[in-house]
Amino acid sequence: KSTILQSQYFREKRTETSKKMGMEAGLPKAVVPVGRAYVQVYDSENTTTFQKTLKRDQGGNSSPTGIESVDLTYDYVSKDRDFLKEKVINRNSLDNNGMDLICNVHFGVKYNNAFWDGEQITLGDGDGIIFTNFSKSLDVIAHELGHGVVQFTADFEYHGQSGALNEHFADVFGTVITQWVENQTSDKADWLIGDEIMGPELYGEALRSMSEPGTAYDNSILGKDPQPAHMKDIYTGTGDNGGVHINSGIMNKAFYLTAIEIGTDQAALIWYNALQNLWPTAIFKEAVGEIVKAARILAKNNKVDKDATQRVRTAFREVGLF
Ligand code: ASN
Ligand code: ZN
Repeated sequence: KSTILQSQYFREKRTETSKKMGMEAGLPKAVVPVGRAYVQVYDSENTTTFQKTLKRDQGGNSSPTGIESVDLTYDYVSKDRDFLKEKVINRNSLDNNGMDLICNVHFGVKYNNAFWDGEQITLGDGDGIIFTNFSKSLDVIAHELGHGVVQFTADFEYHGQSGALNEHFADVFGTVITQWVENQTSDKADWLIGDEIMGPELYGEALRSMSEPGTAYDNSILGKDPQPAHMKDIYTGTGDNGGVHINSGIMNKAFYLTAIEIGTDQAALIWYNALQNLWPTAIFKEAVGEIVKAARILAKNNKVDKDATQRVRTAFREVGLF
């Protein structure tokens, strides 16, 4: 049932990109000059061509186009870039080196997905039955851009527990940026990913719930939300690359539990510091170790509350990870 989240284009483009960047051969990534962190939105015009027609370009024609998908995506990606740069984590675009933020909208025909492929984000229109236009969802866009940040930091391998960490951190960026843009505190936020794109046939409130993993939907099209919220229920099958979109629920719940105690900004700062110290094959326990360590250092330097370390430990204990 998770086939909806798996995309042929995503897999092909990702392989192509990693080959191009020499990632598969284990070559060092090229050093690029500091960029402008400009947003560029291309229209695939319902083909599967990437960077087909440039519709809105911060370095050139930057005015609104009147095309809803283009303008929404431009606004959301700009806000994402501003958050990374100005709030909490002070990061200069996805690579911390000012790379431009390239987006493709109206990808394919009734394409039911959105993805980061190693160098850009791509959004479908949805089929209007299961999903509506992916450009309408800030948390989905921030999730996809979050995969970009992950790639330039821990670069988690996209399978098993490391893959679930990749998905987890992407969801953290999704919710944190949405909460900032919508001016919500952790107790007021909905903690949902993809609530804006659920089609009329899809009974359920979102793709994922970070506060109550496993409860986002239950219907005849997608089945029941498969996310566990505790290690005792961890998925060990081979579907979904070994449960990358499934087991992320466990880590998501721990982030939520931390954020409702110390606030989303402090939780985000801790997680982001840990992300920079993590590595491609890391598993949950190792991520927990780095997150607890980051909390301790930040608390010592008065960047987060004194009791933050304890709060983090308690959160991980509640999901069976500490
Ligand atoms: N929308 C999905 C994601 O960002 C695409 C995929 O299958 N990886 O996780
Ligand atoms: Zn993802």
